[in-house]
Amino acid sequence: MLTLFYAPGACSMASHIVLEESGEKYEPKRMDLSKGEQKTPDYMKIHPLGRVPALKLDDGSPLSENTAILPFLGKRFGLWPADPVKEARALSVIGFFASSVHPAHGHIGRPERYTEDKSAHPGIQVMGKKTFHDYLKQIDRMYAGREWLSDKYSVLDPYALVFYAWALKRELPVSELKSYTALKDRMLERPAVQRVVADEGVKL
Ligand SMILES: N[C@@H](CCC(=O)N[C@@H](CS)C(=O)NCC(=O)O)C(=O)O
Repeated sequence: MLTLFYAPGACSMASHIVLEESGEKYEPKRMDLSKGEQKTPDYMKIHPLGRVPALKLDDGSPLSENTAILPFLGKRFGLWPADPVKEARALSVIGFFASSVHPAHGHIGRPERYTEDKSAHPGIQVMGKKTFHDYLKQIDRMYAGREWLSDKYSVLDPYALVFYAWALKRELPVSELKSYTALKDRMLERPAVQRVVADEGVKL
């Protein structure tokens, strides 16, 4: 059985939704990031950077990073394109999300990661918010005229939902992004998404 280590409202919500929708029995392990539960020696053996998500596979071995976990779950549950070109495009989106969109948001919430000079934090946060907003507009364009980012619903869509929720938390005018907002509404029609959003206390 798979075990998912997740935290409310974190990027782990994507894997949480995928597992909840899969119908497969899994063990959800809720972490409290504010208490530093992700930095305990035991958890650091599962995720060496002390972050979520992490997955314990059927054999008990750990897997970290959204870029690995989401394709793994997608292939297991039929939420990943089989065609090589479509798969490459899906990896391209996951790479964009994990290496550009997520770190831009990190500049808002964790400026201390980028400089020890506290006087520089506000500038980093302002630029992070602007860059994050620009990326959200790009995601909106990616959804224009289509229901899902791949040719059908896939792990990419719950991952996109994470950033929509973060945008609301940061009070960015994301409802102006019509295609992205329509995706959020489509996601919220899914019972598994409703269960995860309620469990994690996410506002959407
Ligand atoms: N590159 C990682 C990033 C994971 C990450 O930054 N997770 C955040 C939550 S969204 C976290 O665990 N933060 C807690 C911390 O840094 O202490 C991935 O995509 O899986």
